[in-house]
Amino acid sequence: MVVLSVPELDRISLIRAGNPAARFDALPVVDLLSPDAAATLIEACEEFGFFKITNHGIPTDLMRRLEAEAVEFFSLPPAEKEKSGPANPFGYGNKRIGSNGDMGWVEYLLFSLASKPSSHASVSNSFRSALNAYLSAIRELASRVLALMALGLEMEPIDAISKLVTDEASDGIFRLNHYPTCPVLQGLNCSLTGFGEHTDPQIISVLRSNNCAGLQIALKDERWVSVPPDEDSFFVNVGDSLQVLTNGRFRSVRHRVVTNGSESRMSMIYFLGPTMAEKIAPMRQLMGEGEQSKYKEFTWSEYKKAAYKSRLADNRLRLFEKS
Ligand code: GA4
Repeated sequence: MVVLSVPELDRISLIRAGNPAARFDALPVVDLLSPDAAATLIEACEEFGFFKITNHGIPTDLMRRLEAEAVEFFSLPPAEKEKSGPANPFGYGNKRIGSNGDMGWVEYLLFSLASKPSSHASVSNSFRSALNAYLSAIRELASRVLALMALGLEMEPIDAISKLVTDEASDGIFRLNHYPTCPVLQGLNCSLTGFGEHTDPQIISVLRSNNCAGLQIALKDERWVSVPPDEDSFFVNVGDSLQVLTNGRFRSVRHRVVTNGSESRMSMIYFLGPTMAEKIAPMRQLMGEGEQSKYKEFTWSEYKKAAYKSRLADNRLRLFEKS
């Protein structure tokens, strides 16, 4: 790793090119119209904690409309964008991620969905309307995916998992990330950390990006592989909470975004969490005879509080594992 003495790149690690992550050829694809969808999904959650969704039925226009609004927002002059900031924890943020010193080559908008939808950052009416249309479509998609998960796990009722994230008071977060081009990087044969490695604290995260590459996930053997972008599909991450709900059967996936600075990447991610008071513990229906929980008891509120005190790359679940 090298650190350049360019002030704006200070404290953002550069990864030397020459050792690029291999392409993730084994990427599991859950085709929602296929009879194998549930089985593919379960295998993917166990092996990678990550999969792509196709044949989801969400019109491309809906994603494009929100992307266009985001492009417009991020092309405003910095002073205008700063009016929607700082992101502590919601609103516009630039390079600083969280409040514990993490930095990345990224600017973003973070919205809390727990209270009134999209009331936190000041965005235009057309932005808000594109956002709300997108969010309802993703909520529905997440419910279908989580019902498929319950089916694959042979759980009853079928909404046993999805109901955790569909309550009115469920703690959802929405994030729009813009990874700008980086002219000073060009010709340097380096890549830049857009968003440092981490796992998501929630149950699942549903991501859609433009066709610019950058997302990488860590495999079980800790090798990084890069996920081929696909603007027409969605990608799902298993989060820490789902790892606990399945008593470690599913894997919360470590991931990061690396940018080469020559193309700009735009992603939109819906983080689906439970209500604040929800107990995060292995689900009864999934526990075998005499099986013990691998985790101490905690609520989502307790986990979230601990997560927000941590650094991005920390293993947050470790604090809650039984020794
Ligand atoms: C990672 C997943 C989501 O992007 C997020 C992030 C949050 C933030 O950007 O404010 C955190 C990070 C995320 C986990 C640890 C803490 C909190 C930054 C950070 C260093 C919105 C979330 O819920 O947790």
